Amino acid sequence: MGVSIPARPYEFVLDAPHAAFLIIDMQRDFLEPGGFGDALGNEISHLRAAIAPIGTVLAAARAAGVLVIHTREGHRPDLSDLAGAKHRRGRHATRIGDAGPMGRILIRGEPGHGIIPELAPVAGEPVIDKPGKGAFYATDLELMLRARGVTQLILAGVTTEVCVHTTLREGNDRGFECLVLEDGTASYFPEFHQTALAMACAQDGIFGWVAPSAAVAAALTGGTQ
Ligand code: C5J
Repeated sequence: MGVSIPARPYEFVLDAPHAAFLIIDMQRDFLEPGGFGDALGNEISHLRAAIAPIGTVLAAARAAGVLVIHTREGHRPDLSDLAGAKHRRGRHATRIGDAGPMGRILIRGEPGHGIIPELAPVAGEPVIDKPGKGAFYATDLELMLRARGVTQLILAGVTTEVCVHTTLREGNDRGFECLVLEDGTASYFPEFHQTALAMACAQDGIFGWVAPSAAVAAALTGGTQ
């Protein structure tokens, strides 16, 4: 039994008691004016477009009692969990751990590492701190999901082609049915966003499903769109 959601490549049957809403890295440094992403010259309005759709599904998930989990990409202040290859990559003068506009870049506890206030976690919602792009790598996410009997993941957040896609692939390989919110994910590069969504559901759902937030919110609140 479940609620059918119009999706690509075909309908997704939501089993709400066994679903979790996973919100990836909606952090101030990626999304806010004056944050690290902005300071690097990225167009943050592309990412900010995902805030309202995520908020709609978040409200519906909370009302339906669906498990909500937030993630943050970042590292320990002493950088002991930062792989050298990740630290060295890129040629920007500013790297992970350096001083940025909102504190040290991608360091836990710094203002820029926090989740934007519009989507702030509430009591009881786990927040997963992840050192990698994927939310399963070097975290207790899988243990948490299995312990609660979760079999379906609704994925949202930023960026579509990096942390969302890595988590989608990790989740798919672990046997979770994954649905990606098409308007609740975003990239600094709109063409990457579109391609990442197309890749997610290509070949009859090679990694999973893609659906609009309104359809998912409607299903969570008991109907279909
Ligand atoms: C995420 C990144 N969250 N693009 N990080 O996608 O480096």
